[in-house]
Amino acid sequence: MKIGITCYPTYGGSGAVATELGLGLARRGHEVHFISYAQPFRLTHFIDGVYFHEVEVNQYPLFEYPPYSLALAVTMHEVARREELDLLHVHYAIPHATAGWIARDMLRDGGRDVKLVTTLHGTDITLVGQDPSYWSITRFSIEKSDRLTAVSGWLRDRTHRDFECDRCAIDVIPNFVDPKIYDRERYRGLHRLARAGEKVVMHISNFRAVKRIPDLMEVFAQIQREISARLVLIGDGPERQRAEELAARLGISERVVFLGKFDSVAELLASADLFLLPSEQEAFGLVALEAQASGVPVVGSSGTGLDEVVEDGVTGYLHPVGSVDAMARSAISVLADGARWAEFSSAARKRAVEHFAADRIVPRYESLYHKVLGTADTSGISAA
Ligand code: GMT
Repeated sequence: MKIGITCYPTYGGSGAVATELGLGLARRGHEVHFISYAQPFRLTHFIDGVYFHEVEVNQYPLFEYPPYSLALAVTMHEVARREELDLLHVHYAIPHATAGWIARDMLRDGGRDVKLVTTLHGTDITLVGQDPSYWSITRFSIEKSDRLTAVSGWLRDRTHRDFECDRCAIDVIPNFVDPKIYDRERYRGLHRLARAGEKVVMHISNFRAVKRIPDLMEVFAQIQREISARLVLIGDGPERQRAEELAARLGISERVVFLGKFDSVAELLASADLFLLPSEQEAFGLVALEAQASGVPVVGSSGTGLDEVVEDGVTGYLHPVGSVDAMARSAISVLADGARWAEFSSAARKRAVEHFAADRIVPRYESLYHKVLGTADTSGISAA
């Protein structure tokens, strides 16, 4: 198959998943064309069968807001026509599903039937998509897709509810991880992020309000009163400065380390003892899965997509959004008991490998492509 993939190329789970999917598909013999405004951050070197097409946006002085979505649609159309793509797979609905719909209809107008698959990732539905300036076009574009997938059942249900979209058939295909890359043993002893005897509590995100950074700091403040620990923060974003101010106000600045952004976090996760993700909402929580694959128990918010990733009481603990005291108590109970931590750590790894390994999930997309194209399924699994 020849597949065009469009995603956000910068740091973020949707871009990471889209890129790993493209690489996985290429390894399975497909030709993959990434189409975006920059090279996806996980596409670091040349790989056979993988191509990147940059969207050029004209900066004409009349444009206070250069129309990226149109330029993207034009590039998708052009690449699909020239490279004879079978299918366009866009990740994150806004504006990719809309650009994909335009490109597909332009192609159809020219006599080529290319299919459009849209994967919903999270705030494209729950936050940005709910903004009145985007709601109707998002609903229209997802309805126009030939096939929709969501990264969790939680997100599928939110899409049905928030877009009053009963006609939308959505396949749930969870995010995935490569257990060979996210492997504690592989990086053992490589980094020491804390002093001897200190536990490493880690958080990785884009530091937006939805991550509830104040809750994170409060949970850690309670942990470090009971246990010698260090909070390692990875990533950057609008709430980072607030995090620093909160650390100072809570008197824990000396126990908090900001490492900034990294392309790959596998070797850092391997040094963590606990991962905290107290988000307001989380469609899936890819980073929680990466933590679990690395043998790191997770404490986070229930009533979100994390319910499908973390097995409560087995691979970590989940509590309702904002339950700072309960999250802290759970974190302390795992960190303080070596035998319990070891059980959680191996259960976390086992869950990631058994349910979310790339080898299991990538063929589900492949099977879905065959379904939408009406071609013989060579994925080796029953259709998603
Ligand atoms: O929706 C976002 O906030 C951005 C997006 C991203 O690009 O990182 O995150 C979403 O997609 C990830 C990959 O599928 C999920 O793991 C995240 O849970 C999801 N974020 C939210 O729902 C807040």
